[in-house]
Amino acid sequence: MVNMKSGLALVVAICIAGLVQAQQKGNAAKTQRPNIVLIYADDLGYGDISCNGATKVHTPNIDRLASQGIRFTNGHASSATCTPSRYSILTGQYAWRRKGTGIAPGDAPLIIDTAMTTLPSMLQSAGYTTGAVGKWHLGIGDQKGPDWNGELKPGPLEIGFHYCWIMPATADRVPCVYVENHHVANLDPKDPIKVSYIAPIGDEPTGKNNPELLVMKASHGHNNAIVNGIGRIGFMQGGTAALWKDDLIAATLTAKAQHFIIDNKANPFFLYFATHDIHVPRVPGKDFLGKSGLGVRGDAILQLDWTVGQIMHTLDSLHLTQNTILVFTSDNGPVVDDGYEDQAVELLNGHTPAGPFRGGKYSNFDGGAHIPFIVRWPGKVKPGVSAALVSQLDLLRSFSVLTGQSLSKAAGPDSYNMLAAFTGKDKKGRESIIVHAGALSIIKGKWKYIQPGKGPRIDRNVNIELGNDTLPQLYDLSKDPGEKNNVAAQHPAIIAELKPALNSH
Ligand code: NG6
Ligand code: CA
Repeated sequence: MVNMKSGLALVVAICIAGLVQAQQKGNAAKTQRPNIVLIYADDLGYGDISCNGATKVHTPNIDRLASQGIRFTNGHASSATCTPSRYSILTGQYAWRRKGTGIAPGDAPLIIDTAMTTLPSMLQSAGYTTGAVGKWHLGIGDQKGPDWNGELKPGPLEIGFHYCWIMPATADRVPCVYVENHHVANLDPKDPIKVSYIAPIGDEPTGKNNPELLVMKASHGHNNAIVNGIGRIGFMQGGTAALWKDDLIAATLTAKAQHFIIDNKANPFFLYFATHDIHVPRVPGKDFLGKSGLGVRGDAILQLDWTVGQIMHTLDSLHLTQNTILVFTSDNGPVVDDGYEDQAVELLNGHTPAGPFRGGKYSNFDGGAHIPFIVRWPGKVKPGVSAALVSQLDLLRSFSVLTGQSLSKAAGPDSYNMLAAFTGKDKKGRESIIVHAGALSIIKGKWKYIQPGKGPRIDRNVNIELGNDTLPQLYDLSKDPGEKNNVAAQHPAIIAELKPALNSH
């Protein structure tokens, strides 16, 4: 009896094991681990690339990427400035849900809670090697702020990256040094770095007091520390050996990104490559200077295009192209004069950085966050153009589904699985999306509703229409992508639907 019983148990156990194994195989077949490279450009407008219609500047590499992948015509950053968009792409959460996610000063503490699930931490759990190269601008260090001469943590490594080579904030904010993992790279301990966002340090010259020392004048702001002849935001002294060279930033970052790919070619990797281009100050390398005919802003676009070409070439040469998802997008819309007299305005030559959209960086209008968005996966995705409504927020959940990672309830609350849209099967995408600038807006189908608000209509410094109005605004984007005709008064029923939809978030 005992033997029969245990025999039966054995048979049952074998059957269950078989079933579990079959199910695991099934799951394994569904989940995949392609490499993921996310190239995150800075301040690049929808209309700044020729595949989106630019005619005055040509971006052959980005165009080739688009022709091999899906070019989204309705892709959005979550915000019209950098820090909140970056917060969102990494956490899958709207930044406006959390305090302290506005444009971060260069000495801000880390603004992402290390307990959160992030795009890189999720991919780490899926077995990926993860790296961040380029602009960070999400703060470093605890509440005391960063210790530039000591250990810089928490930072990228504490939110899911195995490796980082970053610029702490922006190129117009001090300190003008790279950080590799937990330390300022090339720092000479005998020449420590001092940083203040309050007052000049010692007798350091400033853009305000010593304009004769500047090689590039500021048009507004940017008159604190002078580094490499350029006025910056914030004061700094020391760290001379560690200072970056502005004309070599693109080349340096591109080489670091390529090395990360080469070093990790044998295992699944995720590379978050946030370029400095085309943010100010624009100091293109000698191969690009004067080449666009549109001044340094156009030259920086050519340099960015070169960067994209270099990454594509590296993937090709390692035979990784087929099995790598390459996403190309921008953190917010375009700005021409963002604080330096670099002739970008004078030499614009009829180029329209925001394409068909109104406003630009900082704006509630679509120029603010309706950005270039390309996804290429040659092994799996048929090339094309898609009008599906997609957000950068969606990468977290989509890639978690792709790689078979279940997310906790709290993780990525605003991130939706858009794998079907990203792979071109679903042409519709999201139901709606909320965009954040001075006010909040909701885009649902063809409608865009902008909440009334008190802010100025135009930012005179950057010469951008901000889209603020004390009255509600409603636009029919299908007929009026340039948001010229406010039809709120004609469609009270649509407002009555969109206003609570926005407020419910
Ligand atoms: C603004 C800066 C601008 C840019 C921006 C952040 C001034 C006058 N303007 O405060 O130059 O740095 O912040 O841009 O200082 S972002 O793309 O990182 O959001
Ligand atoms: Ca930006």
